[in-house]
This record gives sequence, structure tokens and C-alpha cells, in this order.
Amino acid sequence: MKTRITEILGIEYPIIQGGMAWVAEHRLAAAVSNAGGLGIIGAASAPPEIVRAEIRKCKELTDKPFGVNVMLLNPNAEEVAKVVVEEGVKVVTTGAGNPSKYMAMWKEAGVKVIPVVASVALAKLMERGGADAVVAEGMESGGHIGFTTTMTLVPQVVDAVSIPVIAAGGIADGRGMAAALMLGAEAVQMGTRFVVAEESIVHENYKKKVIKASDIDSEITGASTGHPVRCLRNKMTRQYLELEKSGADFMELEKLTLGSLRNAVMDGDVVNGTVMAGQIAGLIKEEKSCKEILEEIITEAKAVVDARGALWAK
Ligand code: TUI
Repeated sequence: MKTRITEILGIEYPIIQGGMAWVAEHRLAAAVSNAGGLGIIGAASAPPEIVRAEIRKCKELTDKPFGVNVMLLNPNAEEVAKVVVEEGVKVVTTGAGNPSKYMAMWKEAGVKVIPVVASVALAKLMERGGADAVVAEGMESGGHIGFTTTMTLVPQVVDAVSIPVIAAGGIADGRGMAAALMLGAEAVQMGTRFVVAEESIVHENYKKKVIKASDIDSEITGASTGHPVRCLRNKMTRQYLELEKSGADFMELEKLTLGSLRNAVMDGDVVNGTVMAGQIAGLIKEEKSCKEILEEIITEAKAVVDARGALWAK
């Protein structure tokens, strides 16, 4: 497949792996890149030296391009932004904020910059600031989300900017990819699908919870704090939503989720931990290798586009 994204990034398939906190470490990123997509190391809240070590370990596992996601709520974001340049990383994606202040540094270093946006306004601002592409991420996604669905956000962003758009949120198979291409996207970014990859270091309990999830098993916590987060329903979300309803303050809510994503991903605490996953979790039924995931999606996307195209045939 050839789109502006495969050309800009030098990858085989227009499929990007989300920069998921704790999940998107060097082994997953290298596996996705080796399979022909773009793997991403999620810097999340990690200290800069850990991110540097992750980048170096990823380089040992792949010669292909990979990226780093800079999570802008990270108090260390500035240092992480510099580490990316020092280590010669080819692609940066950003999340949970506006990366304008790092754009000049990255562009001067020749890094391809792909901000993740949840609104048309931020997409336009990013294009003006020199972004090479944007990820338009709908609220079907897991983790920190905006307010607009993928179906409505992607075509509006496509119309608002000239740079290529990557669709994210609710995509986990070839039908989702085909739909994203129909909306004008030139690639897709997937997170939840890669949580349940063989190369994903996520605890077995977490993977099982994603596999068992149905279409209605996610909740949005934190809508009242200004940091809405989508995760799978469990004891933690029930307590959190109760507290939010009773008007608990920010610090009280924070206490409930401090370290809770780490506890779910690393220790398998899917009862009190935060099990971030998108609404498409219900579609994911088995663990597969990154290579299988990518190849199946590309094959299926082509098949459904061909089949639907036939609806217009005489
Ligand atoms: O960033 C994400 N997803 C994430 S980050 C994350 S770590 C975290 N954990 C708990 C609480 C908060 C963060 C887990 N998942 N996706 C990209 C994304 N960016 N989604 C929404 C946004 C976004 C939202 C508001 C981007 C910009 C924005 O405002 C821009 C501005 O002008 O400040």
C-alpha cells in the first residue's frame, strides 16, 4: 500500500501503533516496525533516561523506523523532547496537549512530527506550526480522550488541513481501516489491538480482560476533572464514578488512580487498577503476533473495499 504516510515515514503498511503508557515499550514498538508498520515507544510519565534506554533497546531489535510518543502532561516532557532529538529518533507523536513549543526544535533536527489531536482547531494549529501529519483520535479510544467520535472527527479534520491525516479510535480490523480510508485518512493508529499482541508485555490478566470485554464494557472516568480517561469497568471505575457523582475533589480522585495503570499492566491488578482500552475491545477475541495483526488487517481492508466497490457495478 502507498499513501503519503507510507512515503513520509518509509514504512510498508499505513498502520501506526499507539504510544500507550506502560504498554508501548521497546519490544512492542520493534515488533510493529519489523512487521512493516510504525512502532511507537510511549514515553508517558517516564523519566528521560528511561526513555533514552528504551530507544536504544528498540534500535537493537529493529533497523526499521520507529517513533516516540511524548505525553505532554508528563512533567519531564521537555527533557524527553530533547532525548528524542539526541537519540536520532525519526518520528515523534504527541498526546494530551499542544506540542507547539517543541515543534521548531524537532523540525530543525529533521524529526517527523505527528501530533495526536482530538479537535479540528488543534489540527489546524498543528499544520500551521509545521506538523508533517496529524492523528485524529476519536473518543472511542482508550486512555485520555476528547469529546468527538472518530466517524465525525476524521472527515472534518481531513477537510480542515492539507497534511495527511491518520485515523484513530475504534479501529482494530480491516473493516475499520477501510472505513477510515473512506473518510479520507491515509493511515490508521491502533492501540487496543496491540495490547493483545504476542509481543506485548502487558500482564495476562489485562489481556484476558480486553479479550472478554463486550461493546459496552468501558467507562469514562475523570470527565469532571478535565482529564477524561476511557478504561474497562471494574471495582476502581465503580468507586471512581461514585466519588465523582458525590462531588469529590481532584486530589481524592487522584488518590484512587495513583499508579493504577502500572498496577494493571505490570502486576495484573485488573480489579483496582486502571485497564485502559478502547470501545473496540469487544471485537478483539484472540492474541496474535504483530505480523499477523498487520497482514490480516491489510488483506481484509482490501477485500472489503473491493467487495463494497462492487455495489456500484452494473
Ligand atoms: O494522549 C492520549 N491518550 C492517553 S495519554 C495517557 S496518560 C494519562 N493518564 C491519565 C490521565 C491523563 C493522561 C493515556 N492515554 N491520546 C491523545 C489525545 N490527546 N487525546 C486527547 C488529546 C488532547 C486533548 C486535549 C490533545 C490536546 C488537548 O488540548 C490541547 C490544548 O490546547 O491544550
